[in-house]
Amino acid sequence: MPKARMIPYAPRHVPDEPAERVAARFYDVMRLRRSVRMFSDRPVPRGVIEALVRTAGSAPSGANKQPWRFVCVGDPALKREIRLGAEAEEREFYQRRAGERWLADLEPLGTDDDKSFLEVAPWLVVVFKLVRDDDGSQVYYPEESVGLAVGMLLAAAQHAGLATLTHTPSPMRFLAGLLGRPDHERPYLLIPVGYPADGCVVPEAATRRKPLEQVMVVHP
Ligand code: IYR
Repeated sequence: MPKARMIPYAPRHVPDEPAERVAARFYDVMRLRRSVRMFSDRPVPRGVIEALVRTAGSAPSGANKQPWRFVCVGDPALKREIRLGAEAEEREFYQRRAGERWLADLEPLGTDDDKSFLEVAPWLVVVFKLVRDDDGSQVYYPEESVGLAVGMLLAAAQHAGLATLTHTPSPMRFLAGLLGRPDHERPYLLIPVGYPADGCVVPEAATRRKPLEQVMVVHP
């Protein structure tokens, strides 16, 4: 007999419309998500960011270890330091580290080493992956777990009408130093969160998606 204490699965989310319609409506929200690099400085209340992080933290994780930390930075001076650190890494990336092929792949996105949006967006959510739990115990599938949590954070932001960018200045070690994070936390992603700027534009190439037949295989 399993020793785990079991409880009823209640309350449950039961939509009041057929799943076809509800799923299609969610897709209609999510397909309008864009990776945004032009943010408005319009404030976003801290409570909204807390709700996004709670949503992310509701993700499944290996042995429910929740191997993540979401460091939310609204302080202008700290945002500036993060921008300067990211731009230093990115200059190195664009001038030296990225090979020709990588630069060619990025060309349609129009990215460069200017990361001024990191100062404009009201919040930077710096996501860390825990390679051990805070009590030193083992974690399982941390890469997958944090990826799942971040996906849910992006969906929650989109649902709330907020824009995000999954930014990976690489290497990201400077973030752990700037934010004073302990050794068992590894930088995973830097996510600016805010409203898109008036007149925000996005690269057309990034809006294209593979057709369903190419990404889905069905065994009827
Ligand atoms: N980190 C760099 C380069 C970059 C890399 C990938 I892969 C992208 O999808 C986009 C950008 C930057 O942020 O500019």
